[in-house]
Amino acid sequence: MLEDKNNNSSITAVVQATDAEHHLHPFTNTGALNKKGARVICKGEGVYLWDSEGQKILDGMAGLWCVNMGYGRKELVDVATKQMNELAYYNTFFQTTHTPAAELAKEIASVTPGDLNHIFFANSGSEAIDTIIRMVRQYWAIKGKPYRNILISRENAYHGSTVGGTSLGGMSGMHKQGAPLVPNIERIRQPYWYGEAGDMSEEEFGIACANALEEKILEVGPDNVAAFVGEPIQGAGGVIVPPANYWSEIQKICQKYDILLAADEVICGFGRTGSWFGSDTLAIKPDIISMAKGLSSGYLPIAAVAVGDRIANALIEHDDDFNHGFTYSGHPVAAAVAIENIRLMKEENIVEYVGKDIGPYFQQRLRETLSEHPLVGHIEGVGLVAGIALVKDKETKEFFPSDLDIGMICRDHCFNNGLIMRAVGSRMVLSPPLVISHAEVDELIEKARICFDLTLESVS
Ligand code: PXG
Repeated sequence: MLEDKNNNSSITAVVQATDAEHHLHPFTNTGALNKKGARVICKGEGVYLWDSEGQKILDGMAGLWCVNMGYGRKELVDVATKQMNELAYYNTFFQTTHTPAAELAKEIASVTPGDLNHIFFANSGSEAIDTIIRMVRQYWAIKGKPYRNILISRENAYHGSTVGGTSLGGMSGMHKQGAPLVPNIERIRQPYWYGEAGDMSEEEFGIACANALEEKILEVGPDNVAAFVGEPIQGAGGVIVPPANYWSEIQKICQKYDILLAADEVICGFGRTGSWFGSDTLAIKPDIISMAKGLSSGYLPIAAVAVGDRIANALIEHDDDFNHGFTYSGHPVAAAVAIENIRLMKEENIVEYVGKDIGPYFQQRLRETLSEHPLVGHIEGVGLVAGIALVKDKETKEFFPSDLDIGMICRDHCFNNGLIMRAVGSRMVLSPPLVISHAEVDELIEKARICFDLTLESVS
C-alpha cells in the first residue's frame, strides 16, 4: 500500500507523485500529466465513482465503455473468489479445457446472432481483432486462396492498439507511431453523415459510403480480399451511427464478391445498443465478431471471437493446428465472472431494459434537453450510447478550429462538475452503465447541460 510516511500531504499527492515517477499511461502525454497529476479514483458503486478528494462522479462512460452492470456487483466478486479458490489458472492449449471456458463458450453462443456458435478466447479487444485478422487470412489459405489476404476497414475506425489493431484501425495519429504497419490492409471512408456528407441526404450518403467498399474491392481485385471489418456503430471515433441503409448495402457487396464480413462488437456487444449485439440492432449478418468490455462488465479482462459455421467448419475440418492463442485464453476466473455477468444480464432483463425502456428514455431526454443548445450541432445514438457534435454555428454546421479543442474544454467542465463524459475531437460521447436508472439519466443530462453552458461561456 502507498503510505504517506510523514503524514503531511494528502493521499492524492502521494499517489500522484508515485504515479508520475513510475507509471507510463496509455494514450497520454505523460510529461504533461506528470506536471498536473492524475486524478485518483478510489471507489465505485452503481453508476458512481469517488475520487481521492471525496468527489462523487457520475460515470457517463461506464469506465471505458465496459462497466455495463455497474460498479460494486458482489455477485461478480463472489464467483471470482470461488473460482480462484477452486482453480485459479489452467491453460486451454494442449488438449485440455475446464468448466468455466466450456460453459462460457456455450453462454456466449446462446446470445450471439445467427450461427456464430464457435468461440475463441482472448484477453482484450485488440487481441480479439488480431485473432480475426489471422483467422480470416487462415480461412482463405485453407480454401487454397492464400492471396486473398487483404482486409478492408474504415477511416476513423478503432480496432485496438496492438500492431494488428492499430493497422486495421483508421486513426491517423496512431498510424504515425510505431510504424510500419501490418501490410495488406486498405481503408475506405467512414459513414459520418453529419460531418462529411455535404449536401447528400442520409440515404444518398449511405449508398455512397457503401459504394466506396465496392470501388475499393474492384481497385485491389475482388480475388485478393479476405474480409471487410467494421464496428456496427463507431465508438472511439465519436459514436457515429451510419445511415439506416448503409449496412444492408455493405452486406450485399460482401455477398456479391464472396468477402467475409467481420463486425467489431467490442463496444456494441452485450446490450449497449439495446440488443445483445450491435449486429442485431443494425440487421448485420456477420461471419465473425469480436467482443470484450461488456462481456465481463470490465471486472476482469476477457475477450472473445465468435465464429460462424463457414469459417469454423473450415478450421475444424482442416487437419492442422491453428497456431494462435494466448496464455490466458479462456482464463477460468475471468470466464467465471463473464458467465455470472451474462447470467445477471439475463436475470435482470438488461438487454430489454436498454432496448425498450432506459435506452429510448436516454435518447429522448438527450434530444429534448440539448438539441436547442447553441453549441449542439447534432445528436446521434442508439440505446445507451450517444455522440454529440459541438459546433461554432448550428445553422452552417461550422466546426470550431481544432486548436481551440472545444471537446477538451467541455470535458474539463464535466470533470470539475462530477460527470465523466469523453471528448473525441469536437464530439462529446456518452456510454453509461446499462443499469442506470431514470433518475440517474436525468441527473446525467442535467449535469451535461450545465457543462455545455459553462463551455459556451468559456468560448464566448
Ligand atoms: N475494438 C473496438 C471497437 C474498441 O472500441 C478495441 C477493439 C480494443 O479493445 P482493447 O480491450 O484492446 O482496448 C476497442 C477498445 C476510447 C477507448 O478512448 C476505446 C477503446 C479502448 C480504449 C480507449 O474511447 N476501445
